[in-house]
Amino acid sequence: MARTVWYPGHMARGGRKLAELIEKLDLIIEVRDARAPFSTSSPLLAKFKKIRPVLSVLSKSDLADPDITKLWLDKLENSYAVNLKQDKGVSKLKRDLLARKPAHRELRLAVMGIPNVGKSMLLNALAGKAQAQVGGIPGVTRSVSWYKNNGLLIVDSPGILDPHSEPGVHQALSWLGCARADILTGGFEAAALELINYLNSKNLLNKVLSKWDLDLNNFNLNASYEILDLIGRRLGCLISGGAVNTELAGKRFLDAFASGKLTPVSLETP
Ligand SMILES: Nc1nc2c(ncn2[C@@H]2O[C@H](COP(=O)(O)OP(=O)(O)OP(=O)(O)O)[C@@H](O)[C@H]2O)c(=O)[nH]1
Ligand SMILES: [Mg+2]
Repeated sequence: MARTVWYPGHMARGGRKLAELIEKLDLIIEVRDARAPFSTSSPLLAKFKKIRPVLSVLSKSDLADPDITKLWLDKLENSYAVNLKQDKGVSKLKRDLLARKPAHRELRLAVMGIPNVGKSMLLNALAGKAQAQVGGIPGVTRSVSWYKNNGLLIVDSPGILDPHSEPGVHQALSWLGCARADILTGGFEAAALELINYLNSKNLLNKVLSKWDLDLNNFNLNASYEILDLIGRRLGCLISGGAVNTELAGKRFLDAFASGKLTPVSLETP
């Protein structure tokens, strides 16, 4: 059946659990991807921010344009940029959290956000040890769990998407690894073609692909299928007879883009 959203049962369950425990928390950390802080904001926060204070963490700042991340930090209240791969930006966040800790008990907080933005990795950085499971595919954390260390009692939660998103929204989130392109209509190929079109419309395609040393001079950059075919040849995604397996090429291109193996770019400005 054609699907335009990815919303497995653990997302609905996780949302209900978080709603049940929200009153027990002192504050919420919302993690968003620094490359697209608008599109990667959590659908739960509209309701929860009326109940508890929210700090916004822009994760994966190493994969975003630093000048654009600065603009986002100016725009978003109580916001922090972190690069968890190199442990940058976490100590300031930790200091600010501990300044809010009640004298007689731990500070209680929950890390929330859409899938694969780095919630569990941030929790581990704050708690000071690897406690929560981290992984490069969306949907690694499937339940709500508490972790305690360093004066913090932190809830890790599953990445939760909006089940009522317009068609195309989850596909665009798959570019950043936040949704599963493979279970959406058109699969990896369709998502990769849309990403190529989008990057081209923002004049970012040449920049993003520069590491792969592709000769794009003779290509019409609007012909996204030809570009995907070229990427597939460069990556050796061939089937018998020498044709390109465009589904595999799409997957490899999306994986490389999402995980920052290509040139870092920001997709959204404030
Ligand atoms: N380059 C880079 N990668 C990061 C950063 N933070 C997290 N990652 C990577 O992002 C991926 C997802 O991290 P997780 O912490 O599992 O993300 P999550 O939000 O808990 O994901 P779910 O549990 O699936 O919702 C992993 O491959 C991490 O290594 C960062 O600051 N920079
Ligand atoms: Mg997780």
